[in-house]
Amino acid sequence: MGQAFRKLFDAFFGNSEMRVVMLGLDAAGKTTILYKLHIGEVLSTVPTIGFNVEKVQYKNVLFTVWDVGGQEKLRPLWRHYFNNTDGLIYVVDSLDRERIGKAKAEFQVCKVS
Ligand SMILES: Nc1nc2c(ncn2[C@@H]2O[C@H](COP(=O)(O)OP(=O)(O)OP(=O)(O)O)[C@@H](O)[C@H]2O)c(=O)[nH]1
Ligand SMILES: [Mg+2]
Repeated sequence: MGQAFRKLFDAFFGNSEMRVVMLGLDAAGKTTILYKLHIGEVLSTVPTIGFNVEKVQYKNVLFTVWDVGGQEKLRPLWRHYFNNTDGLIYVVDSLDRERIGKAKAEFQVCKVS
């Protein structure tokens, strides 16, 4: 009886997995956020060429977080990460006032393409 209840409980509340893609302009802070979430520390980073991917457990959800390079030449590749994705985190550096408009424009481009 206990085991049957456990199975039922898991079916409703058990571990689930989600794939999340993190995008944003270069130097927005994506890789910093990824490793803060993953190991709880702020590491020194280098610009991402390609992507970093890490698993992050939060409560009963295992997130697979894809952190994709944000340099101009890499942005056309963003849309290739959308397949089978459950969520998108778009990182904006709020102090980078000059590029706020650019951040918005790149988000809109990747959304429609
Ligand atoms: N002051 C401050 N610096 C930050 C913060 N987040 C990131 N940085 C710094 O900003 C720089 C770029 O951060 P990254 O996390 O590498 O940026 P990114 O978005 O991954 O950049 P790309 O890989 O080129 O797309 C690094 O020197 C970080 O230390 C923050 O919240 N505050
Ligand atoms: Mg990066």
